[in-house]
Amino acid sequence: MAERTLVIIKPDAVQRQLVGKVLTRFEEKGLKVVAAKFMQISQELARRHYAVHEDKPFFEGVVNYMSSAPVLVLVLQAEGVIAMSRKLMGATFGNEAEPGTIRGDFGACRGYNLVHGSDSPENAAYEIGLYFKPEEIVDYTLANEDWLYGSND
Ligand code: IDP
Ligand code: MG
Repeated sequence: MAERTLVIIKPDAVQRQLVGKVLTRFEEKGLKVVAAKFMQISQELARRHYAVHEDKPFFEGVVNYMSSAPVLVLVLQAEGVIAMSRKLMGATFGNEAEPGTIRGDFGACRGYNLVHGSDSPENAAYEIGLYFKPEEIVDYTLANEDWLYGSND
């Protein structure tokens, strides 16, 4: 099975009605959506998600941010999806991210940054397990998969 990652379209993107535009970036790249859930994350779940940052000064801030309003949680699947989706997202803060990236094009501050993406296979497996049961992830073939993921050698 191809690699999977957890992507969250964060509260600011939902409130700014940018869900479609953000999701389009991933879709146009050719990354396959295999699970989706629109939900409001509890403080407890946000704490578990960001547990690796427990000791950082921004921990309480990111927990409050992520639980403040609804989000769209996605699982994307493709070979190399973790690195590709991180590149599409851009650097952590919109005020530093390159134009052409999601954060660089839609963000201008350090508080809110529109989107989350797992940063390693281990973290992806942990994060996917926080939001989805195995049976909520749908493995299927896109009609144009040969053209999307083809090779000519
Ligand atoms: P990443 O999302 O680019 O992987 P991380 O360093 O893993 O960035 O931080 C997780 C999240 O915590 C960020 O996406 C951001 O929402 C928040 N965050 C990180 N550093 C800061 C900070 O210095 N101030 C405010 N929020 C921060
Ligand atoms: Mg991170």
